[in-house]
Amino acid sequence: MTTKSEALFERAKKHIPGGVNSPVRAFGSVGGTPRFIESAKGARIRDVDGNEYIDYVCSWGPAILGHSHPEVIEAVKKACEQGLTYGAPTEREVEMAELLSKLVPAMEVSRLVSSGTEAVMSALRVARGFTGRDKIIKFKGNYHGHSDGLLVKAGSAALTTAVPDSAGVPVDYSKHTLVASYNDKGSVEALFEANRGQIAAVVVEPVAANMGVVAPKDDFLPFLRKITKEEGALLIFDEVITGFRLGLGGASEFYQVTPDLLTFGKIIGGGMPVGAYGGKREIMDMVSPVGPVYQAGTLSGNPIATAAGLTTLRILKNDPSIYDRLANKAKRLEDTVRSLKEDEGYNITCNRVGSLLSIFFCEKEVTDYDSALSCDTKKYTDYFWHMIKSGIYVAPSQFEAMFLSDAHTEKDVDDTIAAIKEFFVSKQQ
Ligand code: KE4
Repeated sequence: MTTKSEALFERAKKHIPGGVNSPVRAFGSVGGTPRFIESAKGARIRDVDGNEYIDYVCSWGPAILGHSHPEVIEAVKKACEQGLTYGAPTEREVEMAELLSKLVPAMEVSRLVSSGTEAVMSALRVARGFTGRDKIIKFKGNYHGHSDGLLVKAGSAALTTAVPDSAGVPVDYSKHTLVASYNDKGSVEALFEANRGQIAAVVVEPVAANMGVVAPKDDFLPFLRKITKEEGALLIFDEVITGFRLGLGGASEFYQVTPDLLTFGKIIGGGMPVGAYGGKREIMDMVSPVGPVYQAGTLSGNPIATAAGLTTLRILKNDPSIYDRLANKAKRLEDTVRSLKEDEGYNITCNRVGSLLSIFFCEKEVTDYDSALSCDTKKYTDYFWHMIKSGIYVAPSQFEAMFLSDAHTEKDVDDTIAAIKEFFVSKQQ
């Protein structure tokens, strides 16, 4: 029963574009009524009609500890009693910058902002200011937030909306954005060849998670590190999803490749609006008020957001075994899909890096944007609604990731596996 969600959706559409404050939430790719959520606890979310779901969206990544972790809630409540925002520096921002630098050594100097979009937009401005160059390289299917110059062959919901390259972005803005193919070294070499001395940075999702999860081929990230060094361009790892998801050191530690700048979001806010960008001091000294690159934000480093973020990062730091627990649960899901493919011959595959995974409705392996786009999104839609009916909430789009939390129990995974099998075996997909 979804009476209240349906009524709220109709009301919402009167005053909010599409009835949602972020496009992917509108269920545009799978149709039907988005579930309006009333509360969330642990691995579960509860909608306004009282339906409960095991949650594999986890707010698109932040809820790695599970929803409403008691220590995070306590820290937020305590911070609220001291005031919500000051527009002045606080000790927690210093602690945040120190902790980020300790856990991610490449983040020698960092600045907090309020979203992943802001983090990536700012990092690119710093790269352009530092190199004095205008062009950047991004990858088809990678999504880095909605700043104008990056909405070019974006991933995530931009893959399913009507206009893959957003309307409203002047051609002049996107002409400095060069688009390469993920995992395709030749496409990067060709762009550097044709734009020698003009490219400020390469920005990449070190594990792509906005065309579904696509891992970098073994030599891809080391190649990007090498060619950017040779060409005098900066390498920017957009770790908004991978940061503190793949491990405490994120993708730069996981793959042992050190970028010049990194961006974070999601987990570092513990559920509150926080983004961060940073890197080597010599580069970050370009940022105002030290240097000539301007960037600012009323609620940057907000005391409530840093309370949630710091508490989350400290819990992760004090119990790094969480990452093995997360990966083991994710591997059980991957193994299920692999056996359905290899033993039963279903047209599905699964990409997993750590606890980040995607089930693709695709016969061949998904290694880049074009193979991701070849997936059967109608089949994915049928799967999505089967899972919702089974009390399991997965992403309402083939081109997103599944996120696990430390609150997902082995039984939750058992129930999820049963629902996946039921979709295939009983329905003879
Ligand atoms: P935000 O501005 O949404 O905090 O972060 C933008 C961003 C930047 N970089 C990467 C790699 C990202 O995945 C994102 C945002 N991710 C999407 C999910 N694919 C957020 C969900 C949404 O847009 O509602």
